[in-house]
Amino acid sequence: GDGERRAKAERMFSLMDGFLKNDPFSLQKDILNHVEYTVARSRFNFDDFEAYQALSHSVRDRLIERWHDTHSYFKRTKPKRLYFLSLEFLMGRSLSNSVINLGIQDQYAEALSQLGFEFEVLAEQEGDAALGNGGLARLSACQMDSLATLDYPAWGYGLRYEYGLFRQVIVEGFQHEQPDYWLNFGNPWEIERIHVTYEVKFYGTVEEADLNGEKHQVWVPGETVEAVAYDNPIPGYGTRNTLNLRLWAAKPSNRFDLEAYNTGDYINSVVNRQRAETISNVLYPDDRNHQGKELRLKQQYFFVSASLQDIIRRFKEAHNNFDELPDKVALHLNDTHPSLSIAEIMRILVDEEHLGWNKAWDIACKVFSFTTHTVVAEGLEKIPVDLLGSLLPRHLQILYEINFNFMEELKKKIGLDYNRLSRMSIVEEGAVKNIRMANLSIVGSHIVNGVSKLHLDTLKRTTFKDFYELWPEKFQFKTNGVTQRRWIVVSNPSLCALISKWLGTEAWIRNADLLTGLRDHVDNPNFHQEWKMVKKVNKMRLAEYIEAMSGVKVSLDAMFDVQVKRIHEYKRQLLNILGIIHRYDCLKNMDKNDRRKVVPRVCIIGGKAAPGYEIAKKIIKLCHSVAEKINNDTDIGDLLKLVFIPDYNVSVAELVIPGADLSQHLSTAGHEASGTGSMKFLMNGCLLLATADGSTVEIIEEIGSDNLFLFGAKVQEVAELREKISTLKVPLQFARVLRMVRDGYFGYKDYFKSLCDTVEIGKDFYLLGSDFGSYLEAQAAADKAFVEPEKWIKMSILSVSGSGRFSSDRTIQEYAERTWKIDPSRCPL
Ligand code: NBX
Repeated sequence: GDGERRAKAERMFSLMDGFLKNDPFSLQKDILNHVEYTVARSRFNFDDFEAYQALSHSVRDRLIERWHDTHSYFKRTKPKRLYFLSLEFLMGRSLSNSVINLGIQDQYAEALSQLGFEFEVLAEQEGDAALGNGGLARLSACQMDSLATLDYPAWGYGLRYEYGLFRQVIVEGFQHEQPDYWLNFGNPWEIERIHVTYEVKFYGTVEEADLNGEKHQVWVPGETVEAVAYDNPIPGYGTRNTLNLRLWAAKPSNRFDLEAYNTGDYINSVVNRQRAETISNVLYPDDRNHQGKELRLKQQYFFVSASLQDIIRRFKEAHNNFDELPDKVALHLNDTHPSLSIAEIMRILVDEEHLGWNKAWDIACKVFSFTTHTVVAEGLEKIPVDLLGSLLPRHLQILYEINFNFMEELKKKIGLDYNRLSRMSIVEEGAVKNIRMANLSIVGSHIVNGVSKLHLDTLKRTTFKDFYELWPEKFQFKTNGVTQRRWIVVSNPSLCALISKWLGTEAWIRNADLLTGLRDHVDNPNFHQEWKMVKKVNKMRLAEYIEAMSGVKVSLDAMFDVQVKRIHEYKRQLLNILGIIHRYDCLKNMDKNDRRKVVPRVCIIGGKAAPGYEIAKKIIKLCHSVAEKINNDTDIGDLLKLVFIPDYNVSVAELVIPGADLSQHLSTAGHEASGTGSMKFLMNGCLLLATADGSTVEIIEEIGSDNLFLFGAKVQEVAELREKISTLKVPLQFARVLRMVRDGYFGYKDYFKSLCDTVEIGKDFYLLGSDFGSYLEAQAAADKAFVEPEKWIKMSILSVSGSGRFSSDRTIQEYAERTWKIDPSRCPL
């Protein structure tokens, strides 16, 4: 009975000595225990890495405790849950973030220092979890942190790639890719659930069967692999709630054994089994042109199938009627990558649970919501029908049926407008037939989200115009945000302390709107002095890193000017480099007296190019060639330096962003859906030099246009400029710097030719030439502001004060209230 269970529980609890204790002495005991029994080293002799391992295991224990409590609380109270489906999560390191969110960083620091270790040094031992490409993937990570902190009953689902995003190695200025075999040194943050497994099926045929006199489609699959769950606890800040990020790994299914036995070809069948594991082996680097690769489609379905089986099993444990599904479950599609979920849930409900099609469809549409991170139609994901039909024959049937019904409904509404019908169809006709994953996601979701106001406006006018006119009420925007826990508290401890001191509270760590309180001190000279010191400390840290990575010594008096993000033509790193060449050229032509008035600059560029993206790789090489010339010019000295930071990733970002004075966000207006890097720089008191694109428009609303350096054509103007692209006037300076590259001033003349061609008059799609004049003016304005330190610091303070709206806490709260309809559910202490 109940009493018996309670007595047993109490005995267990006392046997375990209650909850884990967090005083420094208990932490030391736990760390040493892990040194001896988990790491299996002597507690009298262990190095920094082993100390890091033991330390993380002691943190892991504390996470697991809270994880258990949170999940039994959710199980008991049965709130509506959100399942966040994403093929990418860029978590970075976990140690500092976890310890801070658990609220025991001081205790750990003390415990370690008594053992002769320094927390920060051990934290450096951890490698990044880089299971994603860029903005989209880091956004998922920030949003998980906010979901946990705001007590929402949510789960994340993803893939446990064995190889994360490639490591970028620079050899003679060229990018080379190396595999990121990140699990090599173990991963203390995951919990392997050997018993949480599901079978995932592929290939085969569809047959018709008779069930109680009714015809049914039955999928007879040809291949089975197993999905194993790996759970990654996500602690919230200032709450006991600890969510789960469940990542799936592929392993061979035991079903194959029988086949091996039957065919007698034992060795080959073992080799074949092993192939199953390749499904979750490697993350696809984003090149934004979808090539219809079978392995990629397999990954997507593997992920979708395992996640939905898990979700439906959990739902059925607590509920017995699928009508309740939309009240208990919200499924969120992070871009179109998991959008096969829509076909899969129909297959489960219709083929396996035997619901009628219409009822199943009604449930599906209520359950799904969708966020797109793309602007232009060419960036949207398509899957060749042939490929899909062979890998997932039943799903192709279902997709055709969904599309047929949609087309019928559409005809009733808009008549026989065949052009529009064919544009909106889920199936793209043509030489190669494709499934349009975005159309599927829009049709199957009740809400479609853009990632900034401007992004949604653009989608409504262009890419999704037809759908917007059909279902205006479906379309919303949720401006992206980033978590101040990682992007201030973890990465910029000095700024964190300063903010808390002047606000008189740490409450801003859970409520970023409070940062506006800093405005009260914006003219206080003492505050300015401390603010300046914080930036100095962070610049020193960054300067040391630069010297270690590239051998270049940089002056702390120079303006640290940073552009770090994936390399893309639309992000216009080339504009930055051409601007730097222009600056160099001006310096060379200046007399000694004038040079004294020049603001010294350290230009820092970092980012990875997709392995197959030739133009992006040439931009990286150009950056190195220009850097070589400038940095070795003794005539220039500290007035101008250019450094490329290799292998830009989350932990490099944590070092670079706090040390930046100026950061550049140069996308041609209308091309960056949102941009999230800018928000991290803003939170760290770094001024922005940017186009009016994506979320920058909203940043301006918060901090005012005189607190950043804005330049370039506006969205409305971009279309017009492109109309007259062959006659566009470009400034003389632009032609001049481009000529320098063409003429081989930086070497590699032939290699850079095709790069120069992309911005030649008439072909300059991203409008570097026509924005160049305005870009140089904005740069000049930045220089002018930098020599008035009081003004600069004030702008910096106002940037941080206005950054509250760009906390992912705000984004997540909007999603929860307007899209997912979920409520906070706080696990009691
Ligand atoms: O998503 C990015 C957008 O470009 C940013 O403007 C936006 O701020 C960010 C978060 O909403 N998109 C992005 O990062 N996409 C990918 O990384 C990507 C990955 C795989 C793929 C296509 C795109 N197949």
